[in-house]
Amino acid sequence: MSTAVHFHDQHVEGAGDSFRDDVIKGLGRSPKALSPKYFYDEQGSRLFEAICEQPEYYLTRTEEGILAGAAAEIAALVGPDTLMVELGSGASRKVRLLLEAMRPSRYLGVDISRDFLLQSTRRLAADYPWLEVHAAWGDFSRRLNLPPGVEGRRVVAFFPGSSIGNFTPAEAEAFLSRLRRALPPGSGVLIGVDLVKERRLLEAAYNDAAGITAAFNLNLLERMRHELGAEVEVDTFRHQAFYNEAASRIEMHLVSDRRQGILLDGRRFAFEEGETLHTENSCKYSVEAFQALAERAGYRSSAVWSDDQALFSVHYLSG
Ligand code: AVI
Repeated sequence: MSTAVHFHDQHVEGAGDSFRDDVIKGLGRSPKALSPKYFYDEQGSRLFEAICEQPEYYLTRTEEGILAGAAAEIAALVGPDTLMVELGSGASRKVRLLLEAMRPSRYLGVDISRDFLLQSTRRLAADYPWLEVHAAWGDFSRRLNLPPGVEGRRVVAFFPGSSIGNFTPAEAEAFLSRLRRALPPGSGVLIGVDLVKERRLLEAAYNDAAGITAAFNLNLLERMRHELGAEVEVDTFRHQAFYNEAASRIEMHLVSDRRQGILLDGRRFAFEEGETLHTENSCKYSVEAFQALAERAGYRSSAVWSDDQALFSVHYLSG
């Protein structure tokens, strides 16, 4: 097998599907809000990788421990010769914990950050010469197109990191149903889900002492300046992350420290002092609540793994 990556451009810039349109919509809304998918330009993807290394951000290392410990069991459940599709593949790091045990015949990384996707999948192809590596650049939260030639193959969708938590529960359910319909019958989903836990641990994870999560959040404003030509004083906003217990989610916001406006395309979006732009939800589930959600989407959670402190869970969903 060659170490070249098969690249599929599935990026669609169209009505209602661009950073500019969504920023204009999101700033015009009350309360102001923007999808967290816009965090991931190249700098944002890099900052996210740095978040994963922070001591307070238990999610990554805990999930990696679970995957490493359960790799043989996962491989036995999933079976060989599958197409492994990683949604939001980022650095394609966690999949390395599974590849030797699972031996899929193809890997497809899908990510919204083009250059990051290409670099990561090229490294993967070089490190696993027996694996046929594909990369699809696109927004899988909107549409999921599998590359040609997968008909009749069993697919395992790998969705690690608790990225499912960045959807609301209703969106997560709709997303999983769409995923189920998009994949061939008999396909499964291996999905990481962060668990509900005490506020102190959750809030620390999203307010790391090194300020990396703050930089990640504020990078959205930098993106608006560089990519859209927005006039915004980044240092007049601050990062905020707190646990909304009633909704079982961490919320991230950018708080304006004064009355001001963001100027974009000849429009002024006014902020009061203390007003926020809501940039992310990160929903937390109990194992049972996530199993119930998966069932509503037409899946059965046929195996669940967790760590001994019950911080994080990995589910295998069968369609
Ligand atoms: C990608 N996603 C699951 C991360 C999370 O924990 O919600 C993104 C993140 N936001 C702040 N820190 C990390």
